[in-house]
Amino acid sequence: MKPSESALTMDLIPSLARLGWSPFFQMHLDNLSDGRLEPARVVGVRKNSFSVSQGKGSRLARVAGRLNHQPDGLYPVAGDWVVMTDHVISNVLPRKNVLSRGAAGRRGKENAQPTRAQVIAANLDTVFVVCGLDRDFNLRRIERCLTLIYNCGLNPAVILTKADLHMHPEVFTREVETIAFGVPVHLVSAKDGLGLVQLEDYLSPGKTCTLIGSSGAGKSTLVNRLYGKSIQLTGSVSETVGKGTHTTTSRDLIIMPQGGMMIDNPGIREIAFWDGDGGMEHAFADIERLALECRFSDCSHMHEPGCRVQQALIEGEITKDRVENYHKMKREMMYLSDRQHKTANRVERERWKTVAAEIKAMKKRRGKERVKL
Ligand SMILES: Nc1nc2c(ncn2[C@@H]2O[C@H](COP(=O)(O)OP(=O)(O)OP(=O)(O)O)[C@@H](O)[C@H]2O)c(=O)[nH]1
Ligand SMILES: [Mg+2]
Ligand SMILES: [Zn+2]
Repeated sequence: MKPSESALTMDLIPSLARLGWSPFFQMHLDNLSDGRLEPARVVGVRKNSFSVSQGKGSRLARVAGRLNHQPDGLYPVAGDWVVMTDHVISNVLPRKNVLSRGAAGRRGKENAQPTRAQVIAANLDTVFVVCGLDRDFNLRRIERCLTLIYNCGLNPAVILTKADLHMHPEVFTREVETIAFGVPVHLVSAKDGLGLVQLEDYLSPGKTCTLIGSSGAGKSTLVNRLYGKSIQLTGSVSETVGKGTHTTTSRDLIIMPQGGMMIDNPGIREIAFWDGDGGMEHAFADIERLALECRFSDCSHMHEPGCRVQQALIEGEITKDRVENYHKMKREMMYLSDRQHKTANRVERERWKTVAAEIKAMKKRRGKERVKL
């Protein structure tokens, strides 16, 4: 390590560490830089600008034009560690993990198949699924969110908020626990402060959490309550349809007084998957375990004799809605996985076509050279 490099980084390290800087990122920075470049974390993502921080305040930054032309996913998102050259983000450091989902290419097309991955946030320790105990409460949506989080290889926790609306909100906790094995379920109320202390455990210095859920679920209200003052705008839920109207429109990484960080997100309307591989075995561990006892190893759990899943359904061990949701997601995953394989094959074919063309051109050149001799 050059002296200039160590002096610079040593000075910054304590405040960077509070933002989650670790040897993993340091190694990647060292690979890229000669010691003059500084890292910063993306703390705000707006339409045309970013804010970045090194632990003390934040500053505006723009992205080097080159990054616009990178393949999908390498454009900075909230939580990314980036390399700065003055006020320009010149590189995104490799991510430890990302929360991403499938996004449809054309807007407003309901049920359109995802055509690209949308990276929501990067370098996360916990992803909270926030569900309001009003009309927002929906076990199937929680199942879907958990599958998405596992699919991204991340750690989930469920927050059931607006507990103040019920006399016995614990019944919801028990209901969620039947579909979320080993996932912590926290019952909270931003109104009267119930259960907030438990959430502070996730917010130790250097830790990053993010909140996902529908619009109006109560994500920003929770952030404000944990922060101790209103830093995020909050909205109202329509009485008639029981839905929020996208109060939060940008993604901000908030450095919390507890020491950790929280990324508040706009409400998610559709939870589409992008990766066709993994997640179901954790989110539906009960069904996958039962499936091992089916008579046929390739049982579709629809109508085969000796199907243990169907038996569990009849005996009331699992609910019809859960099994239907399982089948629906399984179909989506298979479609994605199939498409990924096709894309991989096509890429491979294209590569060989290029190689073959290069060989042909080389032979032609050699032929011409020989004629000249
Ligand atoms: N009774 C009650 N209402 C709450 C609670 N938390 C949030 N709300 C209300 O729920 C509504 C929506 O809250 P927000 O925090 O803006 O919801 P959000 O999830 O951030 O919504 P988007 O930003 O649109 O995604 C507001 O009217 C809040 O006052 C709670 O604990 N109890
Ligand atoms: Mg919000
Ligand atoms: Zn079966």
